[in-house]
Amino acid sequence: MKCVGCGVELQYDAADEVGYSPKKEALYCQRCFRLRHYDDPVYSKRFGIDPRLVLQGIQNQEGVLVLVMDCFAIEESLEQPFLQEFSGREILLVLTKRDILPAEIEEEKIVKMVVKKIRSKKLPIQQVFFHSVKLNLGNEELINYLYQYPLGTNFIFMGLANAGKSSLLNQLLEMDTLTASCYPGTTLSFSKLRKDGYTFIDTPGMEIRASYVMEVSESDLKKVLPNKTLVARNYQLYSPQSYFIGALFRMDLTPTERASATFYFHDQLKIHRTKLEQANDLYRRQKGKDLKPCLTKDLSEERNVEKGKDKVDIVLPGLGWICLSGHFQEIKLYLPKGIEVYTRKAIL
Ligand SMILES: Nc1nc2c(ncn2[C@@H]2O[C@H](COP(=O)(O)OP(=O)(O)OP(=O)(O)O)[C@@H](O)[C@H]2O)c(=O)[nH]1
Ligand SMILES: [Mg+2]
Repeated sequence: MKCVGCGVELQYDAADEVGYSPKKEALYCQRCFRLRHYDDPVYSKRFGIDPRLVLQGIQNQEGVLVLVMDCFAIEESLEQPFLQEFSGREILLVLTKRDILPAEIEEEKIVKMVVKKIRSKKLPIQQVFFHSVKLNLGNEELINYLYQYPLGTNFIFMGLANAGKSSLLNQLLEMDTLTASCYPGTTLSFSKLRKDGYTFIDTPGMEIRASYVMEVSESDLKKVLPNKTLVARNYQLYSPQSYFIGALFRMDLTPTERASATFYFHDQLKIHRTKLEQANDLYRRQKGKDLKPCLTKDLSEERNVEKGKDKVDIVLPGLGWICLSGHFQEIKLYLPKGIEVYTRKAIL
């Protein structure tokens, strides 16, 4: 018997191991039960799922692959090596969590950006959909498209951890059976769901390489992962300044003339601004105090960013992005080891 929330095989003996349930008649494992009722992740599985087994499981399934991608995390999603495994197979792309991106962002711009990157990876994407569970957006369009396939088709929903696969399936199939949570690694195994003559398969998320999602402690995740529409916080710069996002990231900006930095992050995530010459001292004194959340790692990696006259976004995977406008003599980033940042043409 499998847990209907996360797909793992239920067991009734080992309370500390996955799949445990104290009750033989239970439909959910204890972890899913606690996640669903108390938002208690019990134990972390963000590094606990073997990506090779997941990939093998997906490869072994016949059917249409539905690649589920958080539209707020396109850069890092497209850099994940697992995508190469699917070159040649028919893929539908669903960009989830549309509500997190400001409404004024042109979807066409995002689609263009995604398609360009996907083409360079030789992934044959058939169609791109936007979806939002919160806005109840994109459901009908997606289901109508899927129902054009012959009866009996399998749809395999796959993607990075936390991309929103289980939430999407719950909404698409008008149910609340699958467990969804902000803790990456919620779905532990494959779940097959049947509706209207089709089979929909939920899969465990792939580990997200080089993202804050995998580094921020489970107890801080809620405070940093955006869960509603991002609101811009804009700063004008006339002189060299340092910006901290909690103790997760530092950026030193030396403008040559008037410039601006606009931050798109969770509204609870504090941005500290200081004079450049005071930044080292601030970090030393306030890390974990005023500057929080912080990681166990320091901001030991430095990176310089070159910028021309066009606006650019500096994307911090899992957290958000900063749009820089104006001319700068120097843009310097300080990151924890293992985190990758991306720059792109500004999307707003
Ligand atoms: N704002 C917003 N949040 C969403 C949306 N869809 C999913 N989420 C949130 O994203 C987080 C991850 O959702 P899941 O459905 O568990 O994601 P998953 O891809 O199944 O994750 P794993 O099972 O860990 O691979 C949860 O906190 C959801 O509430 C959406 O449309 N909008
Ligand atoms: Mg899931």
